Amino acid sequence: MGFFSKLKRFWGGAETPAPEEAGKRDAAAQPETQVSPEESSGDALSDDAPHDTASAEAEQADIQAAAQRGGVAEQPHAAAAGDAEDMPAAATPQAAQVAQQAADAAPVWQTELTLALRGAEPRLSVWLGHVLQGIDRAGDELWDRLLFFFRALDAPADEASAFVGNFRKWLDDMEYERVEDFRSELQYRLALALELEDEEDERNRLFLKLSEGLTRTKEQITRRIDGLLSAHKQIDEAFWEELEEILIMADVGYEPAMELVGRLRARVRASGSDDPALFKELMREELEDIFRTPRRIAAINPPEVVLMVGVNGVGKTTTIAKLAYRARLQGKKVLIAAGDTFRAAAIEQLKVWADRVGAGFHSKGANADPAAVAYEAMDKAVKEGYDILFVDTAGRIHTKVNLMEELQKIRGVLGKKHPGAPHRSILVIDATTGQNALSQTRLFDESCKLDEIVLTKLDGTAKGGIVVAVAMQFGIPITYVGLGEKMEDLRPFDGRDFAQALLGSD
Ligand SMILES: Nc1nc2c(ncn2[C@@H]2O[C@H](COP(=O)(O)OP(=O)(O)O)[C@@H](O)[C@H]2O)c(=O)[nH]1
Ligand SMILES: [Mg+2]
Repeated sequence: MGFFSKLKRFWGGAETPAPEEAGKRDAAAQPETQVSPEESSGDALSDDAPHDTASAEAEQADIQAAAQRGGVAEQPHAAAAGDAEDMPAAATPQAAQVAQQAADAAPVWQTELTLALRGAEPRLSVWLGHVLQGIDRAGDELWDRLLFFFRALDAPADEASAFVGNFRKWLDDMEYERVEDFRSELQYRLALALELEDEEDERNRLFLKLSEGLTRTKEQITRRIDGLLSAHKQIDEAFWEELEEILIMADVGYEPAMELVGRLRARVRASGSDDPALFKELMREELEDIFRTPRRIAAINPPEVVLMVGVNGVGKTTTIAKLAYRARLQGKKVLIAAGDTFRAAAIEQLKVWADRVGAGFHSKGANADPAAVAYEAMDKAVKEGYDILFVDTAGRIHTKVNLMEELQKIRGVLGKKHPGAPHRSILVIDATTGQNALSQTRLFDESCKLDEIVLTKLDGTAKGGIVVAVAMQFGIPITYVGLGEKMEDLRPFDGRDFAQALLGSD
């Protein structure tokens, strides 16, 4: 049975989607490939093995045979149009049986799922566990259950189908099929889409991801600090010297390491105990303090303008895509401006991202004046009612002076067109570059007054200590960390989680 005939039955007769809407939705779900009937009738997302083609053909033959017999199993794309009430009564016993099975199949799982959800602890992860019960891959069954879940939460039907359409498109882009590969992303999207404030749940999940992403850093810091603690019976001079060394090795840097040790000494003194067993907790508290930044005015005059700066290759373009994607999930209308005009390929890369996340895009081609791109994009954002504009920039330029002048020019035109813009100047730093990150931060902060820092590639470094160094030296809030190349691998930075992930819990 096709997706839309199930969908139709699911919503009930009155809410049957119009055929063209059904078509649109499917188009949204499969934007780049022309979907053939047999694909959408079966496991379109999972049939790559040769034998599956044969089964898809067999299934298609079944559908056609059934259609000839009594029109019960329609072509999936036309399913919504082939309303059961319009059909003559099943012409043959087989067709009647098929129709009966079709009518019976849904209520059973729906009833089971309803009961399971009603009896479940009201937490997103628990609910999702029930929705995914017995499902191990993407496919019609999963979409049906997700749509049902939306309805069970009283979410509007169009939001539900948009959600499923977008999620299917994302799975296609990422080439994911197995639930274990996308469950975390699914839960994350559901939390945003359904505004489920499942705080604890969400926090745990973010923490897990952060903790996984920091594996290499943790090997360097956690393991060595644990070694230090077990090697010393009391906190003495030798202990502090070794700690300094560990911090420097982990890329906290010399000066910040000295300062951190100084602060830790004061904390230990204040605690009145030199028992190493208590040390980790004190260090965790100190790190949390370091990561705490003063509250700032978050209100902006829309459209919000985000300027992304940083040297070449740190992950600016990828981070724009990740942030744009988050904004899209929150229902915002997003515009991306291709201010890195050095290479046509860079513009193309950004365009692909914009299309994937469903954002508007403005570019002027290679070698155009980046300030002109910014100006035009700002104009477009205001005129066309965008909620947020992301301006990508080039990090490579002949001299630092040129780069800084160019960024200032971009800031100037944005602010002239839209007072207050850019509202957020975000510096992207590659955590694997170690101490270099500090000089980059200084340079960019001097010329374009940074509001935020995003640290990328924390998944690829054993020296995550740079995060501590940046936080200590500049007091600029670190808002997100990149933990991989995928869209969902950007996480809001939470100092408490970070400190805990770094030091491990006892
Ligand atoms: N492992 C990892 N790779 C990343 C991350 N962020 C970006 N990258 C990769 O870094 C490379 C450069 O990214 P790009 O966004 O083009 O950098 P830009 O020159 O600053 O725009 C690409 O291969 C990205 O996939 C991250 O958080 N983790
Ligand atoms: Mg780029």
